[in-house]
Amino acid sequence: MAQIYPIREAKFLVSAVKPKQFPAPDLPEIAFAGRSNVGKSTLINNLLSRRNLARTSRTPGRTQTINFFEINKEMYFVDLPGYGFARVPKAVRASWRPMVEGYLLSDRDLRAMVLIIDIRRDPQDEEHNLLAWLEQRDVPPVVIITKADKLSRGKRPVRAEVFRRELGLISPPLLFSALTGEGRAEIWECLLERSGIH
Ligand SMILES: Nc1nc2c(ncn2[C@@H]2O[C@H](COP(=O)(O)OP(=O)(O)O)[C@@H](O)[C@H]2O)c(=O)[nH]1
Ligand SMILES: [Mg+2]
Repeated sequence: MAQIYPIREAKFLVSAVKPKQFPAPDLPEIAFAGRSNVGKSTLINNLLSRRNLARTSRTPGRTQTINFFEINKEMYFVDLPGYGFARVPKAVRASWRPMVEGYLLSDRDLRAMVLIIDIRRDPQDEEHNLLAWLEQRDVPPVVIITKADKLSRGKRPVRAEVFRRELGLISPPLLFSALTGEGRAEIWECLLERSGIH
């Protein structure tokens, strides 16, 4: 099994709504994006071995903020607002794009964008659009299929291949389950490689 990156310190820095509030871009960073309720906060907490650092919530999409976490004084994790929620006000929904655009256009040391997809859902316009946009801006995507525990072991790689093909990825996305911890080591390995940290 791959060696797991030791988390000596993981701290929440700031909830930002505009670039002026972002921390100085003095560390490599990894951003996390995904449909609301996909399991983004759960994945971040799991990677950081913290129970509730990135809050997990049952009422998704109410807060549209960009949350920065500093890990081991070596890198930032950036929790982008979730998209695609059905039950929040239109104004909140409409703020997603300019916010994330503002983030991607700001001058960050962004090493990878993690795009999280539920294993049971097919990729939608939002995922295709985000990937196209990342390609334009030369930001490498790391696609993670989460809630892998919702499908049988045998069906998981089949689904991963469907995602690979539909999203036009070179290699199959990584599978993750917060229930079993499956995929955690591989994800860390990938993120460390992308961020240039060893
Ligand atoms: N079965 C299963 N449930 C998960 C997993 N990850 C997240 N969840 C559940 O999905 C719901 C949404 O998770 P959350 O992290 O708040 O999603 P977010 O809105 O993307 O931040 C919560 O009820 C989580 O417990 C997983 O790997 N497996
Ligand atoms: Mg969340």
